[in-house]
Amino acid sequence: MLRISSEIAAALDEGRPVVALESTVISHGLPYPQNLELARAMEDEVRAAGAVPATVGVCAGVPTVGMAADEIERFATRSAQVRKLSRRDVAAAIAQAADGATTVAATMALAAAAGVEVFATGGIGGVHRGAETTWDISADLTELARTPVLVVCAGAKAILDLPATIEYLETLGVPLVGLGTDEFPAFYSRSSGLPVPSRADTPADAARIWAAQRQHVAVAAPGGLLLCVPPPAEVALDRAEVEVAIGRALARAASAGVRGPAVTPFLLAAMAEETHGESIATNVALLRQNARVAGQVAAQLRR
Ligand code: PSU
Ligand code: MN
Repeated sequence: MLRISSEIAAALDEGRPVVALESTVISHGLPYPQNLELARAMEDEVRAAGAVPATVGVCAGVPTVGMAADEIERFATRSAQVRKLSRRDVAAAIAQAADGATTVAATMALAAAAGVEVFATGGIGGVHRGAETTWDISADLTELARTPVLVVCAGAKAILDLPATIEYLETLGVPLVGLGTDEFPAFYSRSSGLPVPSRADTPADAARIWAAQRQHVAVAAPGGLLLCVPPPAEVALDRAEVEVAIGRALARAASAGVRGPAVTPFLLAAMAEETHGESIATNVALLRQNARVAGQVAAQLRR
């Protein structure tokens, strides 16, 4: 049983474009009140691009595609009572009637179940630095390998091991496409120095690659696609400065002994402190941009 809002159900029925949005970034990725403003702004960006937004989460045990305004507000203001749900955690949250914010992995799974194939996030999870000893590799990567959703992002979060994340995506057979770039963006910064295998110059180009993937490649076994958009130039941070802040944030996580699902929220909050809030402004701006691009891609797919 999946709850799909009537607006989204009608759009899907009529073949109009729909874009999924995640809720972990609301409850565990950004502080209040920026998280609530951002959640609303992303929905507005999707609409301005001509698509219908579908914020995904588990609300009091109900897996939901198209959260209501009061649910989004609850996830933003009472984040301590909202679980962070990766794919493995969704079933328990449903059975226990809990509130749960869905990560990229869990959002993809619920979006695909509803028939939504375009999704906007900030930076996906990936291979963590030091994964050779911790084995901390986000389930976002394996979900991209098996669930037919196009994910618009600014690359993987810069706190991760980006070269290893790209290698892992290749192993999983996930198409990696740069929008107007030949480089994998570094989340807070526009450039990582790491090439992407494919480039699209417009949302229409990206939609054509996705259509080809769905029709000819992801046939017997479905899978997703990662469309990477560099953060807006006006708010992008200098890569060398970001690296210094990441070094400090990682050291704080190590001395605090942070493990598992708590790692990413801890590092994002530490980055906000280390950059005196600049990382938040960048994160919000790239999330909004990605929502707009996802709306444009979804609209192109309907042509
Ligand atoms: N993008 C952002 N901020 C976030 C996330 C993405 O700009 O907080 C979230 C997504 O929900 C992503 C999760 O799936 O971080 C990764 O968590 P983990 O590394 O534990 O898989
Ligand atoms: Mn992890």
